[in-house]
Amino acid sequence: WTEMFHSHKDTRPHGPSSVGLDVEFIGFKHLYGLPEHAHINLHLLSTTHDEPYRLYNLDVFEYELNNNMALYGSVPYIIAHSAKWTVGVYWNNPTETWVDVDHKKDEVIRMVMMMVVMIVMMMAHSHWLSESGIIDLFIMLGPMADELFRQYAALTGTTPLPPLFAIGYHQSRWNYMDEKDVYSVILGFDANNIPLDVLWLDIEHTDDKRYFTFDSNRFGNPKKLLDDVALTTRKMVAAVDPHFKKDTKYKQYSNARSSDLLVKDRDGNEYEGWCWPGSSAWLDFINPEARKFWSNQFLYHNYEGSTKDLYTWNDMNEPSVFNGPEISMHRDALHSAGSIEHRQVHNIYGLYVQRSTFEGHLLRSKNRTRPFVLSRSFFAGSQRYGAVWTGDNAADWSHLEVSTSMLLTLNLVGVTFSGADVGGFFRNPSAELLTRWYQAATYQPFFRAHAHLDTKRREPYLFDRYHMTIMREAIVSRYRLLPYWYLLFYQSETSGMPLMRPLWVEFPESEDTFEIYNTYMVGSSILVQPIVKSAVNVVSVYLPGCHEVIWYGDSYEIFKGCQVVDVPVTLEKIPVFYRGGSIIPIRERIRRSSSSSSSSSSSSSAALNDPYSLLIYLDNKNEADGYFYHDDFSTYKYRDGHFVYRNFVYRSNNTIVSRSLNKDSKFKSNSWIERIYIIGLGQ
Ligand code: NBV
Repeated sequence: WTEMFHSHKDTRPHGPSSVGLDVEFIGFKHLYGLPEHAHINLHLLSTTHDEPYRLYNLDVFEYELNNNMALYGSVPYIIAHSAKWTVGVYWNNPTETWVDVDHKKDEVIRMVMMMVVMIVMMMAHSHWLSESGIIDLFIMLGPMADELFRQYAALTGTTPLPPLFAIGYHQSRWNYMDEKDVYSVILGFDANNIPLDVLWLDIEHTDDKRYFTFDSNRFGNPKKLLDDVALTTRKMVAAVDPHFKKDTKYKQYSNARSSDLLVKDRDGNEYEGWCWPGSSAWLDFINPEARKFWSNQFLYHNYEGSTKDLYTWNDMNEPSVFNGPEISMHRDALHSAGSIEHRQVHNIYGLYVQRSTFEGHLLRSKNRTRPFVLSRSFFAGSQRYGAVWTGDNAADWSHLEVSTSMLLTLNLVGVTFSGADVGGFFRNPSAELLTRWYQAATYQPFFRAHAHLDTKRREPYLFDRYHMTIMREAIVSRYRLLPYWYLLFYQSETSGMPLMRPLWVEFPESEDTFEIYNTYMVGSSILVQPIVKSAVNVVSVYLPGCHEVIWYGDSYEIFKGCQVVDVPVTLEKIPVFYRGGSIIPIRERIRRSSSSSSSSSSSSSAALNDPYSLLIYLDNKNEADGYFYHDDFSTYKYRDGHFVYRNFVYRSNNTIVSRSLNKDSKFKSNSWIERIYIIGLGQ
């Protein structure tokens, strides 16, 4: 049964196999889901004249847009939505999967039906095919979108509330080259009053790509560096990839090897491939013992130089193998003492890397503090272990545009904590493109600028005053809205609701929203339309809500829902609208980070005790409703009642009622609500 793929051999010792199934969505025209693909459209297009959507986690160099090719992660889940129902089908299979989607068939069936019983019936068709495994299908019946999110969350889990710093602004590049570089970037942010929570170290910080180590020339005193950065109220994140340099003096490799925890090749020898460190071996994350081993590496005595302020980034975990088939692992490589072939688990390998890193961080803090782990590869359920990003995009307007639909799709399938490299990874963005990217990413859940080794430096303070000021304003507006984002994350942990929502999630009956991909909601209150083209002076924005919904612009001007409005645009801002009837918690003291507490720079008191403000946007009946959440920002005590969760209601007789949704709150805080803005009185 041996098969050749270019020069690579797949011995297929168990012979060819596949499982498949057709699923018809009767009465539906619009399907969504099946990440990861870089499509500008949000709804799935018919594949009749195209390749099926491919789900096979791969490290793809310079990926193409509007192509059904496989990318870094996969979630075999389709959501179907109509004005009456939202349903979902989850195909629980981590092997290579192809999905055909067909809308054409509708026509035929509709015609037949019309002839026979005169019923017009729409139908979307999906055809699932996987290389191996069993048919294990879950059907979520909704019928409303929020119920569907809850059902899928019950099956695959939700993102636990991240520590607050993780939803602030992250500055990364490949690479901040040495300690001096790190200090100077932090200084650059502080000197220009640009808020920043996290500074990232890519793979060059290691001793020749031996992860869990630091290069002694460039990073000779990592503890001091981390402590100094922590004094500025910032955290750091370092890359830890899942391959080991084959060097018997490298303890992570030699210990994994002597404990027999490495992936094997088809002959039962250690699997060997080429990656950043040169000749490498891969930890067998499918084996629970190997996962435990990996988690243990995050303990301080194993990860020398690391401190509680260092968090982790798992890259290359598809897994990426430079000299393997399609730059990945051979399908007949062996896991779990030879009992499992790689083909059987390929798409879930990356999830296990992120999971054991997450568990390693829990181990390190004795389950006290919330971990933060970013992963490139993902599968259904990855949301339980942290954030993902959309990999190596490019500094191109089309890549800025595609980030909206890619992230909306991830949010629909539960992978809510997601983002795209701000500015684009490859190539150099113009000041205008970078500015527009900051403005868009302010309204995306994971907000990190990142860039390739060969690109020009592009920290916001390096730009002329005009552009820098606008980029800073974009970051500042993220910090103003952090209480709202934090609330959404909290609510999402229990409800499974996406943070970034296609308009149809909020306006399910409004058919004119079903194909909109460039405008979306953050939670249920804020509507955003990023500007994704150069030199734009005016854009058309569709404001949904045909049943008396009203919207407020940035300068409090009021618009009726259910219409397209032409919005004049300058570089300063992107169109953002607030839904009448919302109450939005914000923070007006903008400090240098989300947890700033020292008195230097722009900060003057502990952020934990900083006051909040409420923005009340009245609806056309003079009413509004909203929530507020507050806790210690970093530990798990909120799971034990240490939090404040309140509902605020503004009534038409101009009274505000606030009630606790957590009656036995044990949380003590000196924070308070300092200001309430009522917008739309007497409209
Ligand atoms: O570690 C280097 C890069 C990283 O910066 C990027 O974000 C990852 O997606 N990594 C890929 C490997 C090299 C890419 C050319």
